[in-house]
Amino acid sequence: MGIKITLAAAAISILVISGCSNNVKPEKEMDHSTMNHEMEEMDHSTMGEMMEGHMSHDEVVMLNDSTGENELKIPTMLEQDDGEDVVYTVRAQKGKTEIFNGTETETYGYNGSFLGPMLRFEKGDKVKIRTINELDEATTFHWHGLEVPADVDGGPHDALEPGEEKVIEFEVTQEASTLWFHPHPEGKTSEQVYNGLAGLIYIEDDNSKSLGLPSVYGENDIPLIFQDRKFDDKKQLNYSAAKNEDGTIGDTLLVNGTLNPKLTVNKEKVRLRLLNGSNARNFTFKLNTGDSFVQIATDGGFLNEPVTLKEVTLTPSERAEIIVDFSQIDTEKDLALTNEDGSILLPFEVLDQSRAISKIPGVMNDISLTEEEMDLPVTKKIELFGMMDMVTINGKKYDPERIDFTQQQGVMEVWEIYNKPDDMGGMIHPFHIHGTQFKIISRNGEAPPENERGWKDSISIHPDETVKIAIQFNHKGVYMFHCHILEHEDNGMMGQVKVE
Ligand SMILES: [Cu+2]
Repeated sequence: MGIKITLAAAAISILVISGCSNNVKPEKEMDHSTMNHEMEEMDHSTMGEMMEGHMSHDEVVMLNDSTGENELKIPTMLEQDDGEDVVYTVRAQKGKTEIFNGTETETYGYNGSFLGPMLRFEKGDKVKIRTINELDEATTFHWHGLEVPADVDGGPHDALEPGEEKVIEFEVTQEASTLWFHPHPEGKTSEQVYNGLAGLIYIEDDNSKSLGLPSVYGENDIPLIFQDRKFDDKKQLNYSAAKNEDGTIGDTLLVNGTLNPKLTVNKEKVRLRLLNGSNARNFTFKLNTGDSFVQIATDGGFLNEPVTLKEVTLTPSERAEIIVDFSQIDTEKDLALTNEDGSILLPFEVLDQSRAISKIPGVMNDISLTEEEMDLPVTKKIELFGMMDMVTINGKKYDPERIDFTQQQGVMEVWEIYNKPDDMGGMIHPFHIHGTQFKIISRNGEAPPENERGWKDSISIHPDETVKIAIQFNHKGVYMFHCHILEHEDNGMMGQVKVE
């Protein structure tokens, strides 16, 4: 039985590796016929190593360096519709976007041809959003990280057919944070996000406004949506050609939809709100000079104290807010945000103007794990397993008719999530739960790193790692939990918890 599974997996992987061979850096490239021959000759362990390299995304194609020739685009802040209520209109639509000079690329966007506007909410707002589907296919509007009742969460049960619209209402009850929105239709999420459907949500509250952090939108408070894409010969996105069942990866980076971006800043503290909006690529952000920065927020709010770091890793859908102090860095050198392999993601141009109004307070929040929470028994166990289109949670694929777990509204529970390796080593799965924010209790029995001691809605889980989280839902309904490698999600690595 075990052998059969391994062989089937290996056969599929071979197809993918040969399909991806033009993606791999030249020194690793192999001629097809040689490779097929070598595959037959190869003993199992060698093949295993090769698969592991691909599957663990250790050897994914490097991103092309940003040349910095285009100033970073900043998403527009969405204006409220006229009237007394807080009402917004968000349309999913098709369009053409000039990503490359002189070429139109067919794209999707919200209220525009590509990506979406930023929605800014205040804690306590009663929000109404008129969602409209102007695409030729069904879609949903999912508010990633928002603590809202399940019937407005925009999971796969809430599809709007082409031409349909729906007004949703909710109250913003959670603290200041950087969230986002994207489609979540069953089996089509990866393609729709890939084509450009993604936008940002900022929540502000009394605390965020009193901390004195950099907060001039687009000037020293910068949203950064990182997405890798693979363009075809005609500079089109062509998802079906680029698609990889194990997570679609590209060689071209777009930040806020900008190709070859550069960010111009003053000599001051600048807050970067990082979102990994990729289908599958992981990023480890660092400064090319080796300088440190501070992380101030996780997915769902501020850390208690700023954490000084030289790098921060985000798997798909995770966010981190960091502050880079450009008044303290040697700006004579070329400065850039890079990935862990050194590829240049975002060059900075530092102007001479210095400002000194913002500060980083020593205490920003009051979130902690209580003794009581740490002592709670594990009441739900989740096992992530597989790769390609053979991904499962607790041995099962998503079934819209099946409720996997139930939980009482307002009751804290401990979930234990385990990433079971396969014969080929396995890969990181970014695990996301809808409708709430949770706290990490432990990773493999150890306290989480300091920069993960904040509210989270998505968490990276490494092969053979066990993570415990404390989680409570404040609203009722059926919520999704799933891998946020979008192709894994579409391939059924998803389950449902019903909150009663
Ligand atoms: Cu996964």
